[in-house]
Amino acid sequence: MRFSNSLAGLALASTLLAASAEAREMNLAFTPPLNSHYGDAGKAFAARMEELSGGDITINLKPAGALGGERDVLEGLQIGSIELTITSTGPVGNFVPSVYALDFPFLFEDYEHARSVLDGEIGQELLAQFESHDMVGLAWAENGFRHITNSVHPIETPEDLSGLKLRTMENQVHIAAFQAAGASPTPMSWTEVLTSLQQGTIDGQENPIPVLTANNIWEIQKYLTLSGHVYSPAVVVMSKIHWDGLSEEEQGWMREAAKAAAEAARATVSANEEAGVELLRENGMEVVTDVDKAAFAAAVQPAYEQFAEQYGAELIERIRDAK
Ligand code: EAX
Repeated sequence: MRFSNSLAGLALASTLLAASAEAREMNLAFTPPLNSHYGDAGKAFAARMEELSGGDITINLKPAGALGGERDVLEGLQIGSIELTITSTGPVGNFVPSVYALDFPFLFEDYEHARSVLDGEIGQELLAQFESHDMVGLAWAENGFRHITNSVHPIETPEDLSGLKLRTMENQVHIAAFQAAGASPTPMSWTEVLTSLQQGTIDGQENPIPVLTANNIWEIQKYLTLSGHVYSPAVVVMSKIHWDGLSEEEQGWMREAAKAAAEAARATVSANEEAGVELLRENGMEVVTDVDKAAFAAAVQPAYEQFAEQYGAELIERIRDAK
């Protein structure tokens, strides 16, 4: 009797050991709240991974900057302290320089143009470049076209930007663009923006509609200008250290789950863009809709002169031609 018990015990122990060796947890970090386009993307990633791995890999979502700003999180991926993120390309150019080509103002015509470029040759070429920077670019998700908010006065012309303390992402092209337009750009991580706006150390910021609504921006900003001055891609990225620890099959699961995340982000952005402007208006924001985009494009043009050569003039031309 004793012998068979110990054999059963041994079998159970080895099964549990095998199971625990299999069962893994990974963090997926992002800066918007859970109730946002990135949150929908994260949930889609986690659900798909649950399905594909049969529960062996659990994705823990870390929303609202829980693991730091986008730049911090990318550094975390490089050293392996964080496994996954969904991030805007804002700070990515500081790690993967060629990605800066995506961040130029008034480069993308509309969502269709942006999505087809990112899902096509150009987008795939750029994803492949993450690997030489200790990261793996899994898929292009979406942040959306960026618009300007501020608490001083309605911005109707580029001249209205003059002297405004405008937060930008930690992105050289965006800083140069708003400098050229006469604003005084202040780069900072999203995790500091709401407090800085509340304290008045900055007058405004710029972000896509889903980021504005997810953060109830109407509570601290009065004016919204639908400038659409930059298309802001988001990207699903994995730490290369953790990627290299996966089997080929598991790596395929990561790509599948990232695709599901990308689709979910785009679906939420498409659904919320218009409704989001209404929500901002209903909550008291004054919305400038009739924006002279040509005038804004001319005002930020010096950013091209300053950076296009360095960050891929040829790539920028290819993107323009892909309209
Ligand atoms: O990625 O930092 C920003 O303004 C980003 O748009 C935001 O964190 C979502």
